[in-house]
Amino acid sequence: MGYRVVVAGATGNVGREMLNILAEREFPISDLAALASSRSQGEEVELGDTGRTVKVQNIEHFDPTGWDIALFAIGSDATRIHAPRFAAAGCTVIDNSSLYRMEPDVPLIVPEVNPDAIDGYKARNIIANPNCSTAQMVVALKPLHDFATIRRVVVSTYQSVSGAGKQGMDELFEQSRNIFVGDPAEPKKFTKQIAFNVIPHIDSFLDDGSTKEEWKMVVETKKILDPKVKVVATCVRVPVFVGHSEAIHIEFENDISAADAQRLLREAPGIMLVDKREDGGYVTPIECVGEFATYVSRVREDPTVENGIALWCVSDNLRKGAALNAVQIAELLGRRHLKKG
Ligand code: 11C
Repeated sequence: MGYRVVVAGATGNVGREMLNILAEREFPISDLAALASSRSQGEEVELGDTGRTVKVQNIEHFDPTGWDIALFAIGSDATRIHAPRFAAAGCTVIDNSSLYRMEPDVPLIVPEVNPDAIDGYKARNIIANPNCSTAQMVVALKPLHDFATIRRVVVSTYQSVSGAGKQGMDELFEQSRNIFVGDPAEPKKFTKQIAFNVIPHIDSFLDDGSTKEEWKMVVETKKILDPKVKVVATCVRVPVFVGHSEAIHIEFENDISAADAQRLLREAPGIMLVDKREDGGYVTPIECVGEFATYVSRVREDPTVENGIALWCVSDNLRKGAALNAVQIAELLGRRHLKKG
């Protein structure tokens, strides 16, 4: 007994990880459909390394009637066309784009943080998956907020190029090679050279001088964790292929020591605390690739504010930041609302 599951965007970075993670977590699947645009129609994709392959179908011609859950990783424009069609046909959409995240009647879920909010999904039959930089941060903030009540968060991100899709990864690879052999390294996807550089600009600029990526971290954290939490973010692209890192500075209403924070994080779901305070006793993005956990290191008190904690947080942006969180939402949906067998 299992679910009839659709993966839309099955040939992209996130869609492929969705297929891997469905297999790794042994999500009960009776039927699997892999969808993409007409360009990828007919390609074969595999469900992890199970040997179970399916041919990619064109999403334009796919009838979702009778399918239970669709994991969408197709970007906002295609989602706008197809998500309402799937939802109306009775297939619950778990959407990785930013399109529905801030709609009041669409739950925005990180299962370790706000699982109960999923009960509101029936209004639209759509559930939103947060931005990758928000997802890992709120998993780390949740146990600390429950203990000492967060007042304000100042976060600087170090985001890998895979957040910008395969084109972003190709650009880092090609520029690095070109620089090595003395060829020009022209930016294409990114606004400046990304190889051997960092770029303080992700997504479009807003009127107040912040970027949309930074705005997402503010509003999504409020929706998922607590509307009273204030957040200011600086989001930066770095020449790393996979794995987003964040330096997070947190001010609390109540007393909290570094030892309290370490103990809470050690016990928190979804978190792996690696904090040895010695050479190499912390996690870097390379080590988080392919992992489920959100890693926290460098936990310490911030002596410049009352009740302040600073920490370092790293996670695989294609997993907890996208595909893993979507599959966890599907698991939660199955446990609470779409029981089989
Ligand atoms: C990046 N965080 O690293 C972005 C990618 O709203 O889902 C994901 C954008 C989003 O570029």
